[in-house]
Amino acid sequence: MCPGSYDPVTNGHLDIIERAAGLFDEVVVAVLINKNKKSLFSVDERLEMLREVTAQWPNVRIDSWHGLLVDYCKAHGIGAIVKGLRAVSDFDYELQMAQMNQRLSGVETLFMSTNPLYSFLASSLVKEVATYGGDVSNLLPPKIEQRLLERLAEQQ
Ligand code: COD
Repeated sequence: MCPGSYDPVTNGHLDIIERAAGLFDEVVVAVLINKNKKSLFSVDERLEMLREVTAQWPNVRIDSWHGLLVDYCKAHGIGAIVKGLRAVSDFDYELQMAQMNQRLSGVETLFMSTNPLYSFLASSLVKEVATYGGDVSNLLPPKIEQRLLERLAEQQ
């Protein structure tokens, strides 16, 4: 399970998904709700974008869930959550969630170190840079960049 907000999916996410797909027989990429974040794209839009950019990996399945991550994992017999770790700043929050998820359900979390090319990359930062006209072309797949620029233009 590679869970996230994916609002929208970035090259940093895709790097983790591709590496997870090389390690596991099947990987579920699930769009979940992070209560601390305000979203730019609807869940359906995020699913559509994820399907488009992961189509080349046959063992990757895309889904969404509105409840607890561990309830989805239990219902689908998933034993491992894979998370990307960028920096120490990610660690505190990710460790807390991993321990809570383990306590709630026994599902383990495995941390994968970020590709140094993407260690600074976060959807929130990409959205901020794009809002002010900065170049985000190397940070997202071209189709996702196009959707992002269109959405930001609609909002102005
Ligand atoms: N390099 C490597 N990894 C990256 C990068 C990068 N550049 N960018 C993002 N990632 C990783 C993140 O570390 C994360 O593991 C994953 O990709 C998704 O990132 P985001 O930002 O899209 O998603 P988050 O962090 O908002 O996702 C949080 C969840 C939605 C997974 C969490 O809130 C959740 O589980 N919600 C469901 C409700 C629940 O169960 N709550 C209780 C939790 S204990």
